[in-house]
Amino acid sequence: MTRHDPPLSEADPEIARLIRDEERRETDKLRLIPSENYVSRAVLEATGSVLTNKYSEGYAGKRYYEGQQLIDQVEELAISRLKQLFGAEHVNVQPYSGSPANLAVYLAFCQPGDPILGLGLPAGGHLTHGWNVSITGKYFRSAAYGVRESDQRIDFDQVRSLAREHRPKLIWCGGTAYPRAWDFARFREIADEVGAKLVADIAHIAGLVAGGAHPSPFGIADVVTSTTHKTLRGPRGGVVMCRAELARDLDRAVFPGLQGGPHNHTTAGIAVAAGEALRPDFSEYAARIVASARALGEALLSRGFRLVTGGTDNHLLLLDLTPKGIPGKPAARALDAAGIVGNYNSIPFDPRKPFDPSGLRIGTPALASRGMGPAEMVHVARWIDEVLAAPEDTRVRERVAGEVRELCAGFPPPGILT
Ligand code: DSN
Repeated sequence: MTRHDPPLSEADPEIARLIRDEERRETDKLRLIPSENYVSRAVLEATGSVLTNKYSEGYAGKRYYEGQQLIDQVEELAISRLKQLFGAEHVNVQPYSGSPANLAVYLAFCQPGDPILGLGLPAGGHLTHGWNVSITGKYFRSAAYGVRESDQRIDFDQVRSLAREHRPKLIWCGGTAYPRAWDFARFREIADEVGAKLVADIAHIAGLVAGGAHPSPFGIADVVTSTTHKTLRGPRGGVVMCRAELARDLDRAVFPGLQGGPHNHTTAGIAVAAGEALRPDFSEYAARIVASARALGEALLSRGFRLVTGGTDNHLLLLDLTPKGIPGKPAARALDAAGIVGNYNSIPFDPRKPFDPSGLRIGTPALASRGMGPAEMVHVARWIDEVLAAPEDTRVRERVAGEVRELCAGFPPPGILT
């Protein structure tokens, strides 16, 4: 008997067309959102596999469903590759993404109402580090450190004094819009002084850490959390890593504390991405992300742009557009129309509201994955400058969009076969 099981293009042409159009968009535009990337064809294949069909609550060798002969191997491969990549003692690959990974840390080590300390959202932190609109700011007594007004770098005097005042159970370091290297050892000193656990959220910089382009928190932080889809270049997922003695509490927090069955297709994609990150060319990619971000920053500075902290040590740049006389949101929209995709973002001490802030956040991971490097950043800076000098001018946008397409045609992205 033949079963009618048509390909997507026949079964659902509407969705198929939207996917094809997204492939075209990702091919023709310069994707500068620093938390985005391109996965390889191999990661896409693993993520779109039959592993999505299987339930497997529990952990390898201790599942609540039969039929885990192959799933256990997939999960164990993902774990062992990540251990090798980061030098981690214990790895849990089941969190659905970064926020659930962070929630698992709270569930493992805190009681509702406990004090915690994290970088405030307006200074570049993440919602789940205790910001007030997040469950982590509602269910825990959170305090937020920030950056110094003078140089927009982490204010360690404030971290120490808030830690002494609040005696947090957890101190979070890591963020989403902080363009400088994290000094994990200084956080460790403060955490030790007040008896807190130190948690490093390396979601943005995991690929840089893996590739040796950013200092590693392993051996310093008690727990390290991450997403798997940013600089690490895997599928959308999350991971929690820790010292061996914390493993049991963290595993129990992920399952059964927070989640049901893991997404096995994602786990397979994470395993493939971790395998890719273990190859020598991954370090070259990580170094090129940072070199490109620096080159882009220097080219923008020479064109009169203001960069928060004056530059970058990592993959991202936060532009304060105030001197250019345009807020972040219309700037991001004009740039998108010209084929350059970033996101509007608050800057530290922003006088404007989060939904209409002064800043623009851009980064280089996706460009580096296409093979671009510092030489191409000179053009990117020029185009950003030209578009923002005349954000309403459709002729400028169209010309730049054409030039962007031309550059992009020479750097086909991984994973897209068009
Ligand atoms: N949404 C992510 C980012 O763009 O940085 C943070 O979770």
